[in-house]
Amino acid sequence: MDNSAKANMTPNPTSNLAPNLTTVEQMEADAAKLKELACAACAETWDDRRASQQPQCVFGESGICCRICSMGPCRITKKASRGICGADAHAIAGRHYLRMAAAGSAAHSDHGREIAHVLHMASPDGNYRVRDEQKLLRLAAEWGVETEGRDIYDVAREVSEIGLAEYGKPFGKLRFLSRATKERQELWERTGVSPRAIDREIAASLHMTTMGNTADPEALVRQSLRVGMADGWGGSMMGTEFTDILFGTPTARATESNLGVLEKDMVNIIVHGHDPAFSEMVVLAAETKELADYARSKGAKGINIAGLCCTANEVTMRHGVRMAGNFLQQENALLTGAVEMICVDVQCIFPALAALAGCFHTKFVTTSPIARIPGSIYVEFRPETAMEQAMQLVREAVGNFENRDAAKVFIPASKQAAVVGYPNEQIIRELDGVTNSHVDARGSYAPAIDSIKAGVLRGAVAMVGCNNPKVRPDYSHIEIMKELLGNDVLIVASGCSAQAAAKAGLMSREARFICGAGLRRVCELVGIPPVLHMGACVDISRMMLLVNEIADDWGVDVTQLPIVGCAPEWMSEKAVAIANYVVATGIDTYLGIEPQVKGSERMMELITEGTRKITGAGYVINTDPRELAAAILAGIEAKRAALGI
Ligand code: SF4
Ligand code: MSK
Repeated sequence: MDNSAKANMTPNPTSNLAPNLTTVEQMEADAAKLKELACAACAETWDDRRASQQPQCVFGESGICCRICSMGPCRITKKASRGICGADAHAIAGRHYLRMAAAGSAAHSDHGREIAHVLHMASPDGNYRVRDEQKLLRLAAEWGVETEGRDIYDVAREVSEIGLAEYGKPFGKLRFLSRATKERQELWERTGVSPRAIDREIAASLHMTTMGNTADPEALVRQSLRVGMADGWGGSMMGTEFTDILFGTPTARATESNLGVLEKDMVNIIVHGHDPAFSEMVVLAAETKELADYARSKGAKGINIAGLCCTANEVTMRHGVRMAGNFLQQENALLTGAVEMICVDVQCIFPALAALAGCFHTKFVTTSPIARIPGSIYVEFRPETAMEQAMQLVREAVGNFENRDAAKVFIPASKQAAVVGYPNEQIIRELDGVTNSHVDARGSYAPAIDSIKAGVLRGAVAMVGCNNPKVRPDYSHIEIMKELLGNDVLIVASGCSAQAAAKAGLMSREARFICGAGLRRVCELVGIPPVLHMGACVDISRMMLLVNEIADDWGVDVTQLPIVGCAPEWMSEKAVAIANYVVATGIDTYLGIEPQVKGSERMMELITEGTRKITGAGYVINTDPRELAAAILAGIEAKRAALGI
């Protein structure tokens, strides 16, 4: 923020207003009521199954059970320090950790590949069109694709082919690496974490961890960083870029979040998963007059689409579709008894939804060969027939409205207003509104950097990741965020963390009233909420670009910035891939759930300290959210002190 901008700031006359936030206790009360109804409907939920899983296996929990070959399973105990082949605790825990990172990278990257295929078949009169031509042209220029005088769809095809080649090219490193600062690129090359083709890093990780290969934990951790990089600076970045090109780069828009977005008098359809190619079509189908009329003919006031997990993040950022909730809310949504259909694509889908849907009138529709679930209705989504299929499914959902049993319906009233849709382009646009100056073609982060230098903002935190029943759902996300906001730390959020923030009300502009004075002034001046919604899990790639661009504008290395990442409730293998590329990018990552390697002191040392010698960053692990928040603040202050600000 420049001085003239600061001079224009006036003290806020309503600074004592307390926003109407939703507490975790209120969310838990809603969940308890739904649970009561679940018992009445004979439905089982995740907490029942978690209880029946107790005690959980300490060998698995510590990462020292190996079943990689059929001589095993081998477990490391006091009297057995090695498996049958001689692998020790460090090798076994390290291999397991790398396999998690590789699986996570595969999931995100395959999602990115699917979107690349959809872009390849885009056409002016087909189901999928190019909605952000400028972004496509920028990427074409970056990749040396000729655009002059060419049809935009020819350009799209060539760009998507180059993108698809990134998965299996025999030589060279990933193209997107050149977007990082020069220092990062050199460091990645020097330390051997620059990824080659995406599929190659995933295959190499599986190869390294088969029986009789790598037993050196340091090499396993280094490859974890590399396969993570293939995700964050490869498959995920591709997913984000191509999704923006196809469906439009998100802009700030208003929405609502939590179960209260379900409507008693409307046909409720939930979209859940990650890949927006199908959910986009469902949203468009529900907007057609034909289906709206059909809904009214069935006695409903209309069709209400709501999202869960990252599919929700995708469609809310581009259409304002309201969000029913995050990962551990998926069963609660069905327990309302008010959902006519839940359509899922890939990732983070409980197989338990099939039995749960059967307790109500809800139709559970799976659409991807990647996520086949017994008990679901399987309608394989094909991009060529996507709109037709979406129309048919929405029609069936409407037809199912009359089967709803009013006696089983309970929709909690809780919902919060949120402003979502802050990709880098939107953040720059908002900041440009402050200075009205363009440093270069992409704009400048100077106002944000000046605010941090002046101490108006102490720093920024990327809040990401899932829910995990090992901790109170959403509690760590929300309590850590409140603590950071109160200490003038700006937050960018994605995935289920973003939804936790939205459910609590932290993505409303009113949430500035719980912020420290500096952050509140920035929010008022720029007109933003204090927690900026950057999208789905794959969109953490946006955050990587953001920190690299800020480091470039500031003229320091990424590791020096008072900017860190935090995943307080993570559970997925994708989170392991993410944590690895975030650390490889030079960003300290604070975890509230322990990675399953604690049976190996060497692995614990490597992921918390050892990576610092490779990338300049590492994990800080603390399962107490208050202590984790304090550690984040201390980490930010230490970085500020080192910069002399
Ligand atoms: Fe046991 Fe070694 Fe086989 Fe693992 S790879 S199951 S430690 S024999
Ligand atoms: S949906 S990966 S539970 S963030 Fe992306 Fe949420 Fe984690 Fe799935």
